[in-house]
Formats: sequence, C-alpha cells, structure tokens
Amino acid sequence: VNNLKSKVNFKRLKDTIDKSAEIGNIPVNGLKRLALSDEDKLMRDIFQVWMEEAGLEVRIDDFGNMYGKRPGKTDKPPVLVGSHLDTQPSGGRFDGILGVLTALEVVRTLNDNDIETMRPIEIVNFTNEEGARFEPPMMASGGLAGVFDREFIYSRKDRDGKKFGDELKRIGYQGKSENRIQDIYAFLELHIEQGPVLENENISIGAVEGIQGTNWLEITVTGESDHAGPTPMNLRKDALTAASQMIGIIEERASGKGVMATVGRLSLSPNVTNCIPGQVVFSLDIRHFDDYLRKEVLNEITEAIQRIADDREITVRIEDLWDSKTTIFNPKIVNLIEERAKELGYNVKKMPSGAGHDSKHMNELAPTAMIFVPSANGKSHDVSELTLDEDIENGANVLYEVVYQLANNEGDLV
Ligand code: HGY
Ligand code: MN
Ligand code: MN
Repeated sequence: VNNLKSKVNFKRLKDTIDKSAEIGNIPVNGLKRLALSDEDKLMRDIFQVWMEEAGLEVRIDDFGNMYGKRPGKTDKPPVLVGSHLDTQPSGGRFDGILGVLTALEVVRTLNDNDIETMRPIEIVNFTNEEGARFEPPMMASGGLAGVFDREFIYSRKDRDGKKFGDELKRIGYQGKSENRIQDIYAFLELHIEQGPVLENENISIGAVEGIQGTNWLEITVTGESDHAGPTPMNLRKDALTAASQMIGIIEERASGKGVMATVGRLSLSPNVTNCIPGQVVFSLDIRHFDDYLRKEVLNEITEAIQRIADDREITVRIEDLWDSKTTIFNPKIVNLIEERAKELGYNVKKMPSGAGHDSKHMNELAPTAMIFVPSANGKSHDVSELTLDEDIENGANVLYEVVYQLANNEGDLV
C-alpha cells in the first residue's frame, strides 16, 4: 500500500483550532468550556456549521453526541473518528479538541482531493468526556457503549444541582436515540499525550496501545459541627481532621504500590472559621494498568478509611462512581499507525495512555486505537497546555493516512 500524495492543510487546521480557542477562552490561552454550558452550545453550533460546510450529514443522538457522516462508495460500517470539545474549568485549547478538529480536517482534505473511500467516514464530538461538571467522565461515550444507562446520565447533577438531562435540553442538543451510531468498522482518536514521554524522548507520534484502569469514588465523612471555642479537643468529632488523616493514608498506600491516587475535589460544611467541620465530601480517582493491583490498593484504602472513622466514632459513606478496567486497543490498528507514521518519516513509539479517553468505551464497540502527539512540558488539564504546530500537523497527517487506509479496508480487524 502506498502513501496518499496529499497532505492536510495545516493553515486551515490551525485557523479552525484558533476559532475554537476563542469560545470560552480564559487567561492565559486557556479554555473553560464545561459540558452543556453556554460556551459548549456555541462551540457545538459552530461545529455543526463546519460539518455542514464540509458536506457531512449531521445527526445528534440522545446523549448529545454529534456525528457527521461522509458517504463512501458502499454503505458498509463506517470508520468513526473523533474525540470531545468540552474542557476542564481551567483547561487547555487542545485536550479533546485536537481529536475532533483533525477529524474534520481529514474530511476537508479528502474533499479537496475528490477522494472517495470504500467505506463511509463519520466524525464525532462526544458529550461530557471530561466529567468536570457532571461526574463520572467519558459519560456519553459510556452511554453509547451501554456502560451507563440514560436515566443515570440524565440524573447526574452539577454543583449547582442542575441535571444533565435538563441542561442538554436547555442548549438544544437532546437528539434521538435512533441517531446513536450503530455498526462501527473502527474507531480512531487523535489526542495530546498529556504526559512527558514523547517530549522527553523527542518523538512526534505515539501509537497508543491501551488505557490504564480507573476507579472514581465519593467519600462522605460525617462528624459533628460544634463551636470552635469551648469544645475540648478530645471531645470533638471533627470531620476535616478525620478526612485529612484518610487522605494521608491514601497517598501513602498508593505511592507504596505505584498506583495513581488523586483527591481532586473536597467540600466541607459549615466551612466557617469558628465552627468545627461537621461534614466533608471528597473525590477519589485511582488508576493503574494492573486491574488486580488497583483493586487490592483500593480495598486497602477503603478499609483504612473505615478504620479511621470507627476509631474517631464518626461515620463514613463510600460511594462507587465508576469502575473501568484497563483497555487494550486493537493491535492491527496500532501497527497501522506505527507503519504509516514511519512511512511519513516521523519517529513513532508504541505506548500506553495514563489519561482516560472516549476510546476506552469505544473499544467495547469496535476495534479502536489512538494517536498521541506531544504535550509541551507534559502539561494538561491546565491553561498552560500546549502542543506545537509541527506536532499537530504531523499527527493530522498520520490520522489522514490511517483513516484513508481503514476506510478502504475490506477485511475484519478483530
Ligand atoms: O480523566 C481523564 O483521564 C480524562 O482526561 N478526562
Ligand atoms: Mn481528553
Ligand atoms: Mn481531559
């Protein structure tokens, strides 16, 4: 198989990325485009116009996932390409966004060159990948894969008590369940690495082999609020000092076993200087490639949390929000990414993903793999997130090649 003669139009891709970077922009060069917010709506509205201008047949499903279909010579199951346009509250301009806009650029370039593929190609914007406003993350791709049912998803509330289902309706993106994509030949997602590996090893393309398993929990510690003055220390049921001891144990147990553990969100009440905290609610994000080790450490941690609560005669509630086992992508597609990158003259490395992605769920529905491009200083989920132009262009060209090959592939990938 030889290479396509054509390459993506980087100037057009860059302009498109820059337009996205204006919608929900925050200082400096960051984005706050939370799922189902007004900014998300505006971005969706513009993305729909871009898809229509590219001649795509647009449809929205009941999770708000946006699809754009480019017909092929046949109506065999399509190659699906995409990612997410929602961001973290102090997020960057590239996380998820690159995957959606390079997919659009692939379509635009095929159009420019009058290339017709055997299979249809569909591009997709998945709703609420980040899980920053509505937990858990990768929610709509999870809905598509049957990991979460629609009632659960629609009922999820943000910190102001607004429901996912109501917000989806409010922004006008509650489509129909029959619009969910059905048969998929292969799924591809280009994404920033969000870690330091490619930059440190001066490699421009990652052929991603899988995603580490993840658990999300919410821990509610309930003691007794009281007056900060007259209450003797030994008679207190302070929820925050208890939670602090728990968080210390979490860090200790996880570090000891090389498991990633993060308490990213914490709220306490009454949250007043002269009141002893009566209740603390905090999140726990645990990740590791070894599903058994991750489970073992999680059990150790939950036992330790319960023991601390018992010793202090306070109560604790541990709620499981998400339990996602390690994902192994389709080796044939991973090899195709590596081969095409080499043909194009880029250095490429097979590697795992530390971060979660919609590909985690899509891998349940179809042969899936990801293409990584470097993150400057390994940073992400922060306004300082950056991927250099050359790396964006290289990644887009690899995506273009791989999508073209797959869209002309007859045989099965499994
Ligand atoms: O949580 C994750 O790993 C993803 O970046 N939302
Ligand atoms: Mn992402
Ligand atoms: Mn992210």
